[in-house]
Amino acid sequence: MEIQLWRELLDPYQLAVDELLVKFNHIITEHRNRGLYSPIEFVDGRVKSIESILEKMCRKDVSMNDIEEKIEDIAGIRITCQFVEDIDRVVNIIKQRTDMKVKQEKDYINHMKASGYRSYHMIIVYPVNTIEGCREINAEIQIRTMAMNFWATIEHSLQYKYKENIPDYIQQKLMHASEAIIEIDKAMSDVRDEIMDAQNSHRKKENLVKDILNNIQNLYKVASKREVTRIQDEFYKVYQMDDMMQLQHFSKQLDIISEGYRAQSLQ
Ligand code: 0O2
Repeated sequence: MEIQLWRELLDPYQLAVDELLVKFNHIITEHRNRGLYSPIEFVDGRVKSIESILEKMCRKDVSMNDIEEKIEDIAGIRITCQFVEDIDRVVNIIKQRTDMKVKQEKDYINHMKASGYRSYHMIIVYPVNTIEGCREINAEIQIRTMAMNFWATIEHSLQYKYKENIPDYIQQKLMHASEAIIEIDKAMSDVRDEIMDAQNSHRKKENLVKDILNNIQNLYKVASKREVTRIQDEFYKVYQMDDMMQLQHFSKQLDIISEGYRAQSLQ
């Protein structure tokens, strides 16, 4: 196939990856803006390279005409979670969405692959609007923990080196490592509540400080420099106390001051 035709074939998949990244990143933002724990830690995506598509076509005996139907991971999204429990939550979020349809699920977490690979896979059908109109295309979403991702990334690079023939002794080591990953994920799940509490308080403080700094910055436009410097010094003192209640109180007082200036400027 000519390079230009490959481009035309892959363009809608790039659009799908771009849109899906925006949507999944927005799920993270929405959770964090509301001070909620996000089951998605981070997300990335890619369009499969032409070389990788060709390799899969040979391996699976797929003809040029069947690429889009039979190679379902041309558009690929990878969602990484902190804890195993988060994976189910992400799966449910995806199933409830109205902008994508789940076509197939593969649970390599409860049914680990012979290689030791663990991950939850979903094939979705996703509509994209191109200059030729709306098209429904397949995309693969892989959902896994950070620990599973660590294992899969390393193992994937070995597959690249050894193709299908990873030596037995390395395969055994990888299997042991995969079992160790199960233990790590379990140990992390045991302290999940603690970790989530710590992360939530940290994010709440971060958001509050961001609001306060925004407020102070806006005051520069309406209040005297002396007044803003006084407020700023007060903020540094409160911040050093490392007391969330004091910080919240300061933020409320600052809101009242800002509101006062806003009302004045409208008169
Ligand atoms: P790439 O380079 O990541 O795109 P098959 O390739 O026949 O095993 P199938 O039927 O297309 O797989 O679907 P499956 O099993 O769900 O695998 C799709 C993708 O999952 C793979 O894409 C890998 O990304 C990942 N994967 C599956 N098995 C393994 C594994 O044992 N180790 C690692 N590291 N990743 C795995 P590609 O096209 O193989 O590769």
